[in-house]
Amino acid sequence: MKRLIVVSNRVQPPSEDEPGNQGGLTVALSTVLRESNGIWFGWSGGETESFTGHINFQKSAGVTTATVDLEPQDIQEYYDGFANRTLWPLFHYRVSLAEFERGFVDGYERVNTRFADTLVPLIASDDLVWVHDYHLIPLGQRLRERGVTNRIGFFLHIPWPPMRLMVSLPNHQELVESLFAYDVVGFHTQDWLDSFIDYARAQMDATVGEDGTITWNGRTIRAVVCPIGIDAREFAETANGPAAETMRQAMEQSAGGRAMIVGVDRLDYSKGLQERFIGYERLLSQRQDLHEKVFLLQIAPPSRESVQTYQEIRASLDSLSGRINGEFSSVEWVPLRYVNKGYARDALAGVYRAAKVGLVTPLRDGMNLVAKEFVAAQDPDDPGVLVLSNFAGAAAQMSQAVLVNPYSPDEIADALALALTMPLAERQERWRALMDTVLKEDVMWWLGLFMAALDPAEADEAVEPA
Ligand code: ADQ
Repeated sequence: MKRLIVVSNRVQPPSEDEPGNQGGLTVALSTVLRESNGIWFGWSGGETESFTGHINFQKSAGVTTATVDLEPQDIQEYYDGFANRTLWPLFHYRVSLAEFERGFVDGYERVNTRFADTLVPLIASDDLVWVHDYHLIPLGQRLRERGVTNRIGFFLHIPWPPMRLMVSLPNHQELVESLFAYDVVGFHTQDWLDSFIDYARAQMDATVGEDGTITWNGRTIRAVVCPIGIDAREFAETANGPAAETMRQAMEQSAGGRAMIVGVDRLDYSKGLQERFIGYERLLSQRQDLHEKVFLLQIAPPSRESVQTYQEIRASLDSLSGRINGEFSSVEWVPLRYVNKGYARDALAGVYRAAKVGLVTPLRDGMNLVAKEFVAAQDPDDPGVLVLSNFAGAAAQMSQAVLVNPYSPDEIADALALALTMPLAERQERWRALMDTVLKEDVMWWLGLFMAALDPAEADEAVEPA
C-alpha cells in the first residue's frame, strides 16, 4: 500500500479519548492514514508572528499529523479573506456577497506557496497526495513547480459554480488552470462536475473525453463524481447507544407530547436558516390547528464570526426568532427553540432520533451530511421524515426525502405539513430506501471511489484474482 499524504486547511486528527465522537471524514481518512503510515498536513489553527515553516508533528490514535502556524496577515487574507469572503460565497452562488480584493488573492497565493515549500521535503517518491477543498486549489500547481511528480488528487467539498458566475472572479482563469496540475479532481455531484466541464470547454477550449478525462494545454486530468457519505453503520449504532438514548428521553420529556422538527447546521448563510424560519412561520400562520402541537428546534453554532456577513446573518436570525416566538408563543409553548451551540455527536444522534421531521434546507450545499446523519439515526419502527432542499448535493442521492425549494416559504410550509402527518407505512418505505443508500454509499465507499481514481494501478491489483 502506498503512503497517503492528506492536505487540508485544518487537520482533524482522531481523538484518543472520544473515539465515538468524531465525524465520518476523520474516521475514514484516519483509517487510510493509519494503514498506509501516512501524514495529515495542514494549518494548526494557531498564529505565529513570522512564518518559519516549522512543522509540529504529533501522533493521535495512530495518525501522524504535521501542522504549521500562520501569520495573522495570512489568516486574514487567505482564510477569512479569499477562502471565506471570496470563494465560499461565490461557489455557493452568492456572488453579491463575494468580496474581490487583490490583497486576499496575494494572501491565498502566499499561504499555498508556504504550504508547498513546507510539504515538499515530506513527500517521498511513491507517496500519493490528496489535497482537500477550496482553501488549497493552487497547491497542486505549487507542488509541481517544485518538482513533485507524484500522483496528486484534489477533492472539492463545496459546489462548483456555474460558468457565468465563475467568470466574475477576477483571477478565475489562473485559479481554474491550476487545477490541471492534479491527476484527479473530484466533486460531490454530477451538477458540480458539469459546471466545471462547461467552464473548461467554454473558457479554456479544453477537450473532454468520454472516459471522464479533460485535456488542456498538454495536461490530462480525470474529473470524477464522488459523493461523500457518513459512517452510517457506526452512526446508527451511536443513535442506539446510551448517550443518545439519554438525550432522546430528555428531548421527549421536554417536548411534552409535541412533535419536534429539527434543524442542525453551522450558522452560515448557505444553510438557508432565515428562509427556513420564514417557512416555519408560514406554517404557523396557515395552520392554527398545529399551534401548541409542534415546535422547531434549530441548533446552529456560530461559525466564522470574524467575517461580517456571518455577524449580520446571526443578528438577522436573532431578530427573526424573536419575532416568531413573540407572535406565536403562549405561556406554555415556545414554537421555536433556537440554540447557538454545538453538541457532541452522540447527543446529536439522540436529538435526531427524537425528531418527527429533519428539516435540512440549504440554499446551496456541496453535499450536506446532516441529512444523512438524520436518516441513519432514525428508529426503523417509527422513523422521522427528512425534508431536504433540492439544492443540497445530497438531494441527488436522496430522492425519497420530501424535496423542497428552500427559497419558497410556501413549499417549506407544505412539506412540513405533509411530513408531520405522513402515515407510518409511507414513512417506513421512504426511510428504508434512504437508509439503503446512506448505508451503501457511505464514507468508506466515497474514499474507495476517490482512491481508485487517484491510484488506478493499486485499484486494478486489488480486483485481480489471486
Ligand atoms: P459543512 O458545511 O460544515 O461541510 P455538513 O456536511 O452538513 O456541512 O457537515 C456538518 C457536520 O457538522 C455534520 O457532521 C454535523 O453533524 C456537524 N454539526 C453541525 N452542527 C452541529 C452542532 N450544533 N453540534 C455538533 N455537530 C454539528 C462541508 C460542505 C458540505 C459537505 C461537507 C463534507 O459545506 O456540503 O457535505 O463539507 O464534504
